[in-house]
Amino acid sequence: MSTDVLEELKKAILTYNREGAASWARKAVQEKIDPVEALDVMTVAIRQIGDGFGKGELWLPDLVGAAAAMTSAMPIIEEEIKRVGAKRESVGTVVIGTVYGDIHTIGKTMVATLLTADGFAVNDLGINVTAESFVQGIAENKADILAMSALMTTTAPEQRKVIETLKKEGLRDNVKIMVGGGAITQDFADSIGADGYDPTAPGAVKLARRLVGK
Ligand code: B12
Repeated sequence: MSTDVLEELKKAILTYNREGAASWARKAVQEKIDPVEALDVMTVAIRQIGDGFGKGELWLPDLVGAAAAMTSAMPIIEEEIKRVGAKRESVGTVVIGTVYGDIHTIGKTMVATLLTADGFAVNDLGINVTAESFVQGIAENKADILAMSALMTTTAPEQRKVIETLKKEGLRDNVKIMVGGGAITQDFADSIGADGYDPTAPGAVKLARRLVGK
């Protein structure tokens, strides 16, 4: 039964069906299906669309349609993740955002949701975040961790820029930095001097815990 619901949720994203995606997400919650598993299934679907786009088999309206279906289902699943993980222990403070020039929000929001569910206080600066705004966000929130997402090869270098800006301001050593997003690799993370990288949202949570020594 749970596989049927998740299969339908996936199908709704692959057919750009906003109402269907939201309604199958609600069904998944009603049937107490693991919400992280639901996120995984949605991720597989949206990546399938991205691969088609990358190969020139699909077009921008396909990306937009699938993203709209996914973003209509996500708040329902996110609410459930936060409800299930509603233990407040405040493990640390995270400032998170997608870098300047990049408006991809889905993966960053997944990471923010799972971190919140795990007990981190998360300040989500959103998308298209400039280096200056990251620096300001870190200072204002006394962040333990900066988490940056970048989905495009053209915007990945922004992560380096943020780290260089923090160094210039003398703030680099006050914060642990983790990076991720589809365009990032471990080698790239090492080359810009980040403290950690992970390719998945659940992995990002484990990494964050490691970075704050919890
Ligand atoms: C949906 C989508 C869009 C939507 C975004 C909607 C939204 N609200 O986010 C829209 C239609 C707006 C869009 C626009 C564009 N897109 Co787009 N998009 C995608 C697509 C299909 C899926 C992205 C996504 O949500 N993935 C699912 C999430 C869950 O994955 P994720 O973000 O990688 O996150 C996971 C991990 O990386 C990790 N993670 C994420 N962040 C972080 C942070 C930390 C700290 C850590 C540890 C981990 C971590 O956790 C997540 C969960 O596992 C990708 C293809 C793909 N394979 O990703 C293309 C893709 C990213 N887009 C691409 C392109 C080219 C564009 C456009 C330039 C298209 C155009 N011609 O206009 C514009 C750019 C707009 C801009 N300035 O940003 C290219 C980028 C190519 C490249 N190498 O640079 C891709 C790869 C498609 C392709 N195959 O060509 N896009």
